[in-house]
Amino acid sequence: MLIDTVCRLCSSCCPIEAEVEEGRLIGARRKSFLDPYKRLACAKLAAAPDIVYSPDRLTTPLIRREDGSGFREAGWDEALERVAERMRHHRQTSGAQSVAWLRGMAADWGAPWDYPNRLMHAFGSPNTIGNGSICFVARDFAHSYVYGSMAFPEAKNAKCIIVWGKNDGNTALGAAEGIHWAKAHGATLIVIDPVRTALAAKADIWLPIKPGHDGLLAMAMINEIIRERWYDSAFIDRYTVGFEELRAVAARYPVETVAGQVWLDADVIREVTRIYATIKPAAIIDGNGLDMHREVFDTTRAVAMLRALTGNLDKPGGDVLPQPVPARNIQLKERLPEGLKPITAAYSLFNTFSETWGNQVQGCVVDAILDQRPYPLKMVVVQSGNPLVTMADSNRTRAAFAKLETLVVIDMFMTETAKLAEVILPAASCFEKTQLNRASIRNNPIILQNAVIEPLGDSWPDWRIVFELGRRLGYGDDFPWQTAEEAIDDQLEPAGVTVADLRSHGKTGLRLETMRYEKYRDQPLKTPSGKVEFYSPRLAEAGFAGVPFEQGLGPDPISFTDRRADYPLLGISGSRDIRFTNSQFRTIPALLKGGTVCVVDIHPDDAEQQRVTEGDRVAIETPKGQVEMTARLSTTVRPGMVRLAWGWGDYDPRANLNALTEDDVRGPVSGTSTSRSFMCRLRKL
Ligand SMILES: Nc1nc2c(c(=O)[nH]1)N[C@H]1C(S)=C(S)[C@@H](COP(=O)(O)OP(=O)(O)OC[C@H]3O[C@@H](n4cnc5c(=O)[nH]c(N)nc54)[C@H](O)[C@@H]3O)O[C@H]1N2
Ligand SMILES: Nc1nc2c(c(=O)[nH]1)N[C@H]1C(S)=C(S)[C@@H](COP(=O)(O)OP(=O)(O)OC[C@H]3O[C@@H](n4cnc5c(=O)[nH]c(N)nc54)[C@H](O)[C@@H]3O)O[C@H]1N2
Ligand code: SF4
Ligand SMILES: [Mo]
Repeated sequence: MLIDTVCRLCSSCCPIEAEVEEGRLIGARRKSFLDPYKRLACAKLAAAPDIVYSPDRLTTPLIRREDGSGFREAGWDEALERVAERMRHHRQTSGAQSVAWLRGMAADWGAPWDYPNRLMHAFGSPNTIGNGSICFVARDFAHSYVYGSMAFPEAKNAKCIIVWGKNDGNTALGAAEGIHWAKAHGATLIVIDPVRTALAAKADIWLPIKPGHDGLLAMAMINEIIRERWYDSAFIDRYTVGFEELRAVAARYPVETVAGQVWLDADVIREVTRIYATIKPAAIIDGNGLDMHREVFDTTRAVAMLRALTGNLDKPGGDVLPQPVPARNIQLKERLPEGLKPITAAYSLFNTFSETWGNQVQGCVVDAILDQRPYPLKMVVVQSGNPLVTMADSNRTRAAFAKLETLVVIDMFMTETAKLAEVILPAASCFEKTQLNRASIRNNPIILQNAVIEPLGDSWPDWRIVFELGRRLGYGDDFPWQTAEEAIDDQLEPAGVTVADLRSHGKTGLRLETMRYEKYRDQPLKTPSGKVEFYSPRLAEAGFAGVPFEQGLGPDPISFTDRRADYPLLGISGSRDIRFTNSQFRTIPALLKGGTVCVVDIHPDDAEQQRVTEGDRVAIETPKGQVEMTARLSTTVRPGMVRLAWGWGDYDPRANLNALTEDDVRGPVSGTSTSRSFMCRLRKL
C-alpha cells in the first residue's frame, strides 16, 4: 500500500509516498515534478526502514536508577508522573520560569511547535526555546524586517540563480531539482560558497568567498547596482522606503575595497552584479552558510534588499512571498504573568518578530544554568535535539547540562544528551505520527504528514507526550484533544480545512488560494510601513543599524582571529552529508556503509607542509578544545582552509566539532554566535 506523507528525516519536508505492507514500512519515494527516474535519490529516505526498525530505537520510557547505575525501564504513567512532579517541585521552589523546554531541529515548527509553547505558557514559564539563532529562523527574521516575511526562491522558473551559502544537492533535494532544471533550461547559475561544492563546480560563476564576509559582498553589490542604475526605479518609488539611506551606506562599500576583504576579484563581483541585476527573473537562494555567523541578520537583510532593488520580489521565477494559511494561535502566551521575561529577553526583537517562533537563542539556556543570567534554570526538557553535540562550545554546554537539577529528554535514540537525563521519553519517528509541518502552515499548499505505521514498541508521538503531560499537570481543558487529527482540525478551523480534507488531497496537497504574484500591489507588506524597508526605523529606535552594516562589519566574523598567530588555519564546519542529519543516524549500518566518516578536508599544499598524508589521524585545536579526525586531501578547499566533518559527536566524542566553537560573542539582534568559521591549528597524531 502506498501512503502520501511528508518525510521529516531532515528539515526539507519532502512530500513522499511511503510503501507499507502488513503494517510495516518497507520503502519510500520522494515526489517531485520530475519523472521518477530523473529524481534525485535520498540516502536517508532509502534507509528509512533501517532507521525506523533500528535495534537502537528507544521503545520504552527510562528512568535513572537512584544509585546512578544507568537507567531502568518504566511505564508511561510513572515516567510522566516523575516529569510532572519535577516540574511542580521546581515551580514551587524556584518559580515556573526555572523550567525550560529546549527544542531541536527535528521538532519541526508549525503546529508541533505550538504544543510545547502552549504547555509551558499554561504552566507559567516563558522559556520554550528553539535553536533558530543558528539555523534559518535568524534569516527568516531578517527577511521579515525587510519585506514582512521570508521569501521563497522560485528557482525552477528563474533565468538567473544565485545560490548563496546553500548546498541543496546534499540538504534539500526538491530545491536542488529546481536548480538543475532551470540550469538545463538556460538559467545562469552563480554559486557563492567558500568550498567548491558539486554545485559550485557546475556553476557558470563560482565566488569562493571568505567565510563570514558575505555581508560586505552584498553591500558592494547594492552599491554597484545603485551606481550603475540597474535598479527597478518604478518598484522602488512605489513600494519601498529608505532608498536614500541605503544609497548613502552602500557607498561606503565600493567593489574595489570590498574585493580584497572578501577574497574575490573586483571584476568578477562587478560581472556577477551585472548578470544578477539585468537578467530577469532572478532568484537568490540563501542558506545556512550565512547562519552561524554573528552578522547573519545584517548579511541576510542586505541580500534581501538585492531582491527588492532589482524588482525580483514576488515575481514568477524570482523570490516569492508566502500566502500563509489562517490558523488559530494556540500558544496561550497571554497566560503568562505580566512582566515575566524569558531568559532570551536580551533579544526582544527576535523573540517577538513572529507569532510562531518565540524564543530562539538557545545559548541563553547555558548562560542561565551556569551563570544564572538573567536568572537560574533548574530543569530542562530537551525535545528532539542533541545540544551536547549540536550547540556551540560543547565543553561549556556539557558543564551546564551536567549541572541541571533535572534533565528530561524526548528522543528516538540514546544520545550524548540523553545519557545525562533523569528521565528519557521514547518518541515515535516521523513515519509514526500525524502532524502539520512547518512548510504547510506557512504557505500553500498544505500537505499533511501522515502516520503510515503504528508507533514502534511503547514509543509515543511527540504530540501525545505533550498533551498527556499537559493533562497530568492539570491543564485538561487546554489539552482536550485525544488525537493529532482533533488538534489539527481545531487549529485549522479559521482556514475551514480539516484533516479529512487534507487527506483527500494527499497527492498534491491542498491549495487554499490560487498562487498569486506581486501581492504588494493590493496588499501592504507586513512591515510597519507596509513597504520594503531599506532603512528600518524599528531597528534604529532599538539602537541597532537601521541600514545593514551602517556601523561597519564589527568584530572579525571569524572566531579566534585575534589568536591567529597560534591558530593559523581557517576551519569551517563541514559539508552536510546526504546520509546524515546533524548528529543523527550514525548508528544505522546502511548509512555508514557507503564511505568516509569523520574527515577533515585539507589542501595538498597544507598537508605537505604539515607532513600529513591521506588517511592520517590528525588533531585540530582551537582555544576552546580539540577534536581528532582523519585527513582527506582535497582541492575543494583553498590553501590555509580546512573543512571539518560535522555532527559526529555521538559516534565518537573525540570528533565533536563543537568542541572547537565558541558562544562567547553573539550578534546583538539575533543572538547568533559564530560557530561555523574559526581559526584553528592542525597536527598529525
Ligand atoms: N543531509 C542533510 N540534510 C540536511 C541537514 C543535514 O545535516 N544533513 N540539516 C538540515 C538543516 S537543520 C539545515 S539548517 C539545512 C542546511 O542546509 P544548507 O543551507 O544547504 O547548509 P549547509 O550545507 O550547512 O551549508 C551550505 C553551504 O554553505 C557553505 N558555507 C559555509 N560557510 C559559508 C560562508 O561563510 N559563506 C557562504 N556564502 N557559504 C558558506 C558551505 O560550504 C555549504 O556548501 O539542511 C537540512 N538538511
Ligand atoms: N558547528 C556546527 N554546529 C551546528 C551546525 C553546524 O552546521 N555546525 N548546524 C546547526 C543547525 S542548522 C541546527 S538546526 C542544529 C541542529 O541541532 P539539533 O536539533 O540538536 O540536532 P539533531 O542532531 O538533528 O538532533 C535531533 C534529535 O532529535 C531526535 N529526533 C529525530 N526525530 C525525532 C522526533 O520525531 N521526535 C523526537 N522527540 N526526537 C526526534 C534525533 O534522534 C536527534 O537526537 O545544529 C546546529 N549546530
Ligand atoms: S531530503 Fe531526504 S531526508 Fe530530507 S526530507 Fe527529503 S527525503 Fe527526507
Ligand atoms: Mo538547521
